Amino acid sequence: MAKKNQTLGEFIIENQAEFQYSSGELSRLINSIRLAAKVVNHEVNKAGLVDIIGAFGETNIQGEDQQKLDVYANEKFIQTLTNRNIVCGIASEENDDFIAINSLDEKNQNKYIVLIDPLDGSSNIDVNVSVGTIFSIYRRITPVGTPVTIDDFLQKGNEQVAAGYVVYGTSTMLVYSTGHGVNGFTLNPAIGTFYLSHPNMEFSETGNIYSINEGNYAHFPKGVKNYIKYCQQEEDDRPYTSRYIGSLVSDFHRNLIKGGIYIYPQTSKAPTGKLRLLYECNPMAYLAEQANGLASDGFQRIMDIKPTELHQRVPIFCGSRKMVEKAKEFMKNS
Ligand code: AHM
Ligand code: MG
Repeated sequence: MAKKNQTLGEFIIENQAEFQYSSGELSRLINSIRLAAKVVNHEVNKAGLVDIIGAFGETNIQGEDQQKLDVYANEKFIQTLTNRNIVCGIASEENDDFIAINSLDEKNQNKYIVLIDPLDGSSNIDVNVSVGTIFSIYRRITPVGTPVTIDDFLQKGNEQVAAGYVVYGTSTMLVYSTGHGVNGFTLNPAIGTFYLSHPNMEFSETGNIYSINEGNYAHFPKGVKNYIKYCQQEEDDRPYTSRYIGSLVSDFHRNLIKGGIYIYPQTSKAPTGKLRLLYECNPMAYLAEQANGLASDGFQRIMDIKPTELHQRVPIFCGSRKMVEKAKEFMKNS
């Protein structure tokens, strides 16, 4: 039972029995994410003060400039999860390949793997716009005690056991689900404690916000163009409001609270979209469904897609149930 003002630590302990496998391992894992989030939050908040912003001079596998804070956040999450001997494998947007963790014991008995986008929307940092961390957790499918393989990471989203994000915004929040609804915790920076501030978060059935980078309009498929026209028509509860931060976590978070749809479709320039299936779309899809919303690639459920590559991209239509269904209708009929 979610109680307002409970600390995240208390909440994790109290709800441990709800986990499908309640050995305490998943609780320890969420606890480590909480710790890493606080460390990264501290650094992100200082970004405007110290000379830490700017390209690091390296390019990641996606061909994008890495910012210093991307590198920092990546290191902190990996270090925290590795040092605490909690997972058997990690994959990150910032690393070409997955990392197999050897435990301090001879054989790694840990069962969980984590996929993360350590600092999503990092191109927004130098203009003081919110960024986030996204995480997705699975149980390994290869035998415990052996090194993890790519198959452990290429599981369908519907196999996730937990997922969540941290939004480093006007306040810092950790929002996550272990399959029993979605709860949001706000950090009190004075004492470094997350408090349950948003119990049982849910998308409203429909909303009035659509979030899409309309600058790409010319490159959108017909179905998306038609859906945008529909959003802008004066009829019933329309026109809807257009809101696009360009930071997935923040756009999703706003729509979750206010009701809306987020779309990053395929374009003629990026035929499979921009966002990555494993550590951006799947965790958001898991949260959306846990929050009574939907997530689709325009035709099928995101979490039913069988991944073939670690850094695979997919189109995403995600948010309030009726809005996603309507957008799918336009995709189908175009
Ligand atoms: P990143 O992982 O390189 O930061 O890119 C992901 C971000 C999302 O947060 C955001 O929704 C999207 O890219 C914005 O892309 P665009 O600038 O093309 O609209
Ligand atoms: Mg990202």
